[in-house]
Amino acid sequence: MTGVDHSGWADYLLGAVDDRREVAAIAAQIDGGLSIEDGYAIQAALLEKHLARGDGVAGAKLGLTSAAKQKQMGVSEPCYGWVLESSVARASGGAAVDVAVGELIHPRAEPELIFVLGEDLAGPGVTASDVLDATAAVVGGIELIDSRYEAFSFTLADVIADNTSAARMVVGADGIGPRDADLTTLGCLFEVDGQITGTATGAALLGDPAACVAMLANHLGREGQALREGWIIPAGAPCDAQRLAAGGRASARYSHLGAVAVRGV
Ligand code: OOG
Ligand code: MG
Repeated sequence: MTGVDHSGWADYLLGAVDDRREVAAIAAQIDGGLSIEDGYAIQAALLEKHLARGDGVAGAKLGLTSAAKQKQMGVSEPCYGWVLESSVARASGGAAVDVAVGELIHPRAEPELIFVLGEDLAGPGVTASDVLDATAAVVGGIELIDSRYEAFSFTLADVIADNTSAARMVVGADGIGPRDADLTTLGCLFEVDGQITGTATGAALLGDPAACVAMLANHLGREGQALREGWIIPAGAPCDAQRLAAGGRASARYSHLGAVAVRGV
């Protein structure tokens, strides 16, 4: 690893969150750019700072696991990040969950298939079938991503440093057992402000959402870390993220999982 100041860049990103302002991407400011390893080291330093402020870990997430998202963001590989306790909102019934968009910089909404773990899951060697065995429920959700970078533009290492743009995670109320439906054919219809902006099935997530979660468990396993019982694991958006403004509404309707909606306030 190079002489990149991981803690300093984590402070830089935390400052952007606190001040609700976009900042220049990091890689372009470093001679030779930013490596993926340095990106994860900045992400780890950022997590430590959130925990030191009293936040907790509610789960871990995947990003850029669909062709739609990779194309939208111009990045061709998946990434992994953390779901903070303070970011999670739980939907009750079918009511839309209010999200205070003024607390964010330039939020975008995207649908998420979320695995709720009933057991720890530690890589290496975790398979999609192991993921289903360790899963208590699969629920639908909507993530509000909010890149801290100018114009929502970044390299893979930048978005990793920025905890994969994580900002808010709305978790649906109606779960199913992991083998109650074929997750690869489970459908999602995403609507923003009354317009259908995307449709997809679970297979949009690298062929199988459970395989995505296995990749995440194996990634953490390489760092000596594990996914924990009770954590929520969003597998990544199967279709494009859309700007959510105050007064705007996004809804994700899933087969088997019901609907989840958010309202920008
Ligand atoms: C990166 C975050 C990606 C997903 O589901 O693909 C992500 C971004 O698009 O800003 O959470
Ligand atoms: Mg996401």
